[in-house]
Amino acid sequence: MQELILGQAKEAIRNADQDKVKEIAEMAIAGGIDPAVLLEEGFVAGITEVGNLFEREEIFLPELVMAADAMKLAAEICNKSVASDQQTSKGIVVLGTVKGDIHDIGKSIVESFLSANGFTVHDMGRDVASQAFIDKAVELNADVIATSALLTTTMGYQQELEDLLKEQGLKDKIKTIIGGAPVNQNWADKIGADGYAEDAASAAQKIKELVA
Ligand code: B1M
Repeated sequence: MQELILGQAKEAIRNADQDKVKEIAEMAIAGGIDPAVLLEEGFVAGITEVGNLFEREEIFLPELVMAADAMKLAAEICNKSVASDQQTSKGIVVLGTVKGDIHDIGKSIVESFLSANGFTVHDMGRDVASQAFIDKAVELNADVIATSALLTTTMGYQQELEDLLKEQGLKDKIKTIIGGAPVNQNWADKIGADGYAEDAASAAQKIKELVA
């Protein structure tokens, strides 16, 4: 049954069908499917497939945009249902998508997992300048700056952030974690980021380790 619903979730994103997304998400969550599983194995699998079709020029930007809107709705519904553990703040995280990059669906999922895991998250949105992350982190006395980059042309801003933190003598005071589709542990090691996470659940785990 779960497999069937996950398949339907995937298809609803491929078809950019927002009504279906809402219907499936609400029905699945009410029926006891873990919203994190529904998101990753259903809806995210769908948008990943859409991205592949776009890359192969089998669909074009308008279809990508429509599928992205359906994906945003799916993420909003699932995020609201991610189980929460919020007695006391486990740390302050400044989060956002780097400069020049407007992809924010994954970042918003990370936000919801971090909040659900007890972190106080300041979400700066998307297309955020490196210095703006630092200014906000200093203002809030944040423990971690967490950045998402989805484009090979914008992941360089994660390096810029590291360079600025070093120049400003803040590298030891504020930890950094990076994520996003083109990013990996090698990139994190190369630029000197304190952590890398492949998905939202491991971002929460990694940040727990960083602030421990
Ligand atoms: Co764009 N796009 N897009 N896009 N888009 C990609 C990234 C692309 C790979 C598609 C492709 O060609 N296959 C390609 C990039 C190629 C490259 O860089 N080499 C691409 C392109 C080219 C573009 C444009 C340039 C297209 C154009 O205009 N010609 C343009 C760029 C705009 C810009 O940013 N300046 C563009 C625009 C868009 C839309 C606006 C239409 C839309 C974004 C809507 C939005 O976000 N509000 C969009 C989408 C939807 C995609 C794909 C299809 C899906 C991205 C997504 O939301 N995935 C994407 C293809 C792909 O990634 N397979 C693609 C679902 C999301 C849950 O996953 O964001 O990876 P993701 O997040 C995951 C993990 O990565 C991780 O956890 C999340 C949850 O598990 N994670 C972190 C993310 N951030 C993290 C941070 C962490 C830790 C983990 O710690 C801090």
